[in-house]
Amino acid sequence: MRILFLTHGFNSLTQRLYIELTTLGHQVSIEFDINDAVAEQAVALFKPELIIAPFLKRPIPESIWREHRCIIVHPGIKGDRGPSSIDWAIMTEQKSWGVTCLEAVEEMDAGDIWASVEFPMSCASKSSLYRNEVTEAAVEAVTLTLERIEQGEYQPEPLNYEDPTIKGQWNGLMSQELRSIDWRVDDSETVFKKIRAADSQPGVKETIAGREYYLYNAIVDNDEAKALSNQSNAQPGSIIATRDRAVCFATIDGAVWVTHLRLASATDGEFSFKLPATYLLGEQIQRAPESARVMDLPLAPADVPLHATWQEIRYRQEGEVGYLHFDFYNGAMDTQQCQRLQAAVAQAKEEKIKVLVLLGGAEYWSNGIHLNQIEAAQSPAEESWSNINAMNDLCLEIINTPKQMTFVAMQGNAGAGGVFMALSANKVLARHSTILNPHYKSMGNLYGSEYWTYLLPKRVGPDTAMTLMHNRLPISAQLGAEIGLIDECINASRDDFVQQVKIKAQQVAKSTELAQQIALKNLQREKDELGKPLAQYREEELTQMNLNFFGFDPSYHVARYHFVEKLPKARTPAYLANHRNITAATQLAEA
Ligand code: COA
Ligand code: THG
Repeated sequence: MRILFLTHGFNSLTQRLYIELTTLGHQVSIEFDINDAVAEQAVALFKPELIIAPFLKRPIPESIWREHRCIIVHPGIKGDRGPSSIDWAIMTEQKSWGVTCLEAVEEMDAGDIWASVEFPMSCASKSSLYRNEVTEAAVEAVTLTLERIEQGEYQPEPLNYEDPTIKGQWNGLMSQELRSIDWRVDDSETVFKKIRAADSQPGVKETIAGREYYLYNAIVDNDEAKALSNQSNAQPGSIIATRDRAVCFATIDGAVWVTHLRLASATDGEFSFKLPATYLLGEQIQRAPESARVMDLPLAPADVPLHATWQEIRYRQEGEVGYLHFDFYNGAMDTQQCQRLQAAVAQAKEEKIKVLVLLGGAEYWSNGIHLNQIEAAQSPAEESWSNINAMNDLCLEIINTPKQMTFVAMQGNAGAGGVFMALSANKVLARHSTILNPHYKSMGNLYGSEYWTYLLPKRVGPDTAMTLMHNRLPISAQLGAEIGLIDECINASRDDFVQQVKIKAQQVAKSTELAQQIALKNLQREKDELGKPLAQYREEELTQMNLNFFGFDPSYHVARYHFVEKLPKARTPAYLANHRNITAATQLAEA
């Protein structure tokens, strides 16, 4: 079918549906929802058989939905309507939730229902639910909808609130009043729930040292900070500790970490986007009246269970396998985080292990350099340079591992430099739902580094390497494995994935062929180095990056500013809007 995606942006759900539908053989073109006239033009150009709105905030105009069937992918159960569905589902502690495909009509989300798929709720943030459970259910619901439409006889179900099986209802935009934390009565789990329901947008508004901020990324502490909070009798809502630039709030029954903040009303010279908490608060942490004794907590010892407290980087060893977790918010890695991770890799390599497994975070593998942190720097060009060099140092640390086999296990999505950083390892595994964006160009024509000119062609060949880089399209882990970008795509739940990775790593560690495998990879590395030294790849890449950062063409700085500030899109890029591509449009006209 010829399907037009009308969407607010090419977010993870839209990317996943794009991948699934094109894999099924559908012809998909994308138009961002700029305004009604532009949408009407896209429809006229593409002449779609079906319009799908995977992520749309505005009404589809009547001129479009009267003439074409439009399917809204709504992140809610049957009958649920409104702009804050998942927020309400978390706040009202729903045990199960769902995704519903409904036809666009005048009244928002009230059209006939084509398919609805439910899932059990997990204790995760709104954006995590969206990227995982909602996305999986949406793939199922959209596929079912397409089957039903193609089959031709299915009658969609009109929304009827009289029907007792319809459990959903209209819920308006969730207000900050409803989200706000009452530190006198809210326990840790409630604080956690409120922040989860507003993460990644809009955040929960909170006053710290006289100024309003939005809070993001909460983690309940069951260990050190909780003990600290209990001992110190700190007033609930006061900051009692910091670690890895996160702040820890005392609650009535323990403590909750918050890693990121955003200023509610930034004035000139201040930043209005998310940044690490202590970075934004600076000295105000000490100035907050109740927080005279803010402790910078040391890193938790290796025997503390993984979920007892919070820190960004954790190393754990099981037998002769070392596991390195790094949970960087949104998968973005700034200079300092790259350096700390590199040090952790270097340290792990000194342990008595035979296999080192890099697990990234539970939500993201990595999205490369930290664009927010760069935007906030005094000199974004200089900070970009430091960040990419720190990324390269990290890659080099992984590539140069002569005594162990290295594994990367991607639990979540990866983009740009994050994908290539993964290729530094000997074996790259990914969970089936992982979306890979192995390209840089969409960030203002960035050339990219992370030794991609060495790592990518080596895996996929020069032609595919160029195609991936040029097309700027997301690919599935499955396709990634088929073209050799990664070694294996594992179809498993989140927990099963980690278990399967562990089994594989233990097998390799115990294998009688391990010594030979390590000798072989070292030999290959030596050969490659003789052919062309890594330092030369790096220098060539950085020459291009230097132009991106310090040259006359400001494209990268402009694109980064737009990305970080989340400015509304002015147009759909040509690589997504196939109907606006001249060759494609001609072919269409001739067909
Ligand atoms: N630096 C800072 N923040 C980043 C980031 C980066 N490199 N990559 C992603 N993020 C943030 C987004 O701003 C967004 O923040 P929000 O949830 O607080 O609004 C969040 O991560 C999720 O990003 P989103 O685009 O919604 O995720 P997605 O899964 O839908 O899309 C990508 C994934 C990779 C397409 C997209 O995040 C992207 O283009 N990232 C930029 C990659 C890049 O150019 N890196 C630098 C070059 S090395
Ligand atoms: N029919 C038509 N167009 C649609 C939908 C539809 N466009 C997408 C839409 N469904 C997705 N659902 C909603 C439901 C409610 C709201 C937005 C999208 C909503 N918005 C507030 C408003 O417009 O004032 C603002 C919300 C905000 O700021 O986020 O209530 O079924 N034709």
